[in-house]
Amino acid sequence: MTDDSALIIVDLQNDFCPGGALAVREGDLIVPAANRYIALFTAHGLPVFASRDWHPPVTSHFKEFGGIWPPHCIRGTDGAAFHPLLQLPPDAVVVSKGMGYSHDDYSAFQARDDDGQPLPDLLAGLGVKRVYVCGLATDYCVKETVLEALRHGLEATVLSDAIRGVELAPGDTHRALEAMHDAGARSATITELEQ
Ligand code: VGL
Repeated sequence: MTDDSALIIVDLQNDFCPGGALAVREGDLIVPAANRYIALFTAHGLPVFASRDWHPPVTSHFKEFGGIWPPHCIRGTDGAAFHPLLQLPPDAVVVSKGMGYSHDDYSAFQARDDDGQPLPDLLAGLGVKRVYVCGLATDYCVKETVLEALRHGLEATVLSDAIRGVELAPGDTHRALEAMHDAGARSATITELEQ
């Protein structure tokens, strides 16, 4: 990690964890690792961003209205809240996405803070050149976040011990990791970064 690094925690929300509306298997098991990344970045004075799906009740993202997903992460509900054991620091920047009727917004780069500032602008404003990405789900929002980071010219590292996939089709997680690596992303684990 360097001075121009930032951590992005993607969609670590109740609905993506076991018991939630769109549960990712073992989604909750990444919370301790995410907390270690948060502690590490905070100790280095580096920015921490947390994205969240923040859907309206009616959206073409949901099956009922033409999409492929059950209703999940409806803004303001418990399902849309971050996992209760996620230890976000007070100065973490929360960015929300999927807020429009026809917005899938898998990538955190489509998300905005409470003032409406898009994540790419927030990163640029802080001089961030490298992003480290963990969260849910590997084969959707993590993948799209990493690919969009690379398209923005940033260096992107997938934190492989703090991600889990939805696996709509078996093998999706593996293919997502391949796609990220093929596009130029690196992988790292907490032990590698803590060294
Ligand atoms: C996600 C499926 C539907 C994700 C969001 O956060 O990866 N997956 N909406």
